[in-house]
Amino acid sequence: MEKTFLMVKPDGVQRNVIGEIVSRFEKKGYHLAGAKLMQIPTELAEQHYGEHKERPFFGELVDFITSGPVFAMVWEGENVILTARQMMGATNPKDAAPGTIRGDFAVTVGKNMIHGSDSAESAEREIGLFFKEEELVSYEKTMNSWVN
Ligand code: RTP
Ligand code: MG
Repeated sequence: MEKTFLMVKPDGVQRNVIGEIVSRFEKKGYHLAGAKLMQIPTELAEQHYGEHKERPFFGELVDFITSGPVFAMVWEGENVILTARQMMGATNPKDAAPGTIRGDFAVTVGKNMIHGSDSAESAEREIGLFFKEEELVSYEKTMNSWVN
């Protein structure tokens, strides 16, 4: 089954919306495969956001994502990579539709509440960066037959 890496950023943890965000993906019908609250070391942040290394905001991005705990998650389900991105909304909250996570909870691009993998390759890379194989749990839910 398709998997993605999602992470409530430090602003989301500070603003007490871990539960709200988890709830949206649960209610949608996705399946939680792993989760942990963690403080990201600088080196991991630089690897995770490596594609933005040359961008002017890279330093700020790394400083922000390491500024406090994040809630890292792996979710699985049909089309979860793309659908999670749609549920998150546009990168800049000013362009994010109401009803999306960024549209409902965020104001500024630097503090946009949630990260989500943008492709199958990113998902595989990011899950590998943040989770060991034994931290991902495989289990059945009888309800899955109603959503898949
Ligand atoms: P993310 O990787 O965090 O899920 O966000 P994204 O795919 O929607 O956007 P991406 O282009 O990957 O950018 C990563 C993060 O960098 C910050 N950013 N700041 N100041 C700026 O112009 C700017 N542009 C991007 C955002 O916090 C974005 O989430
Ligand atoms: Mg991105």
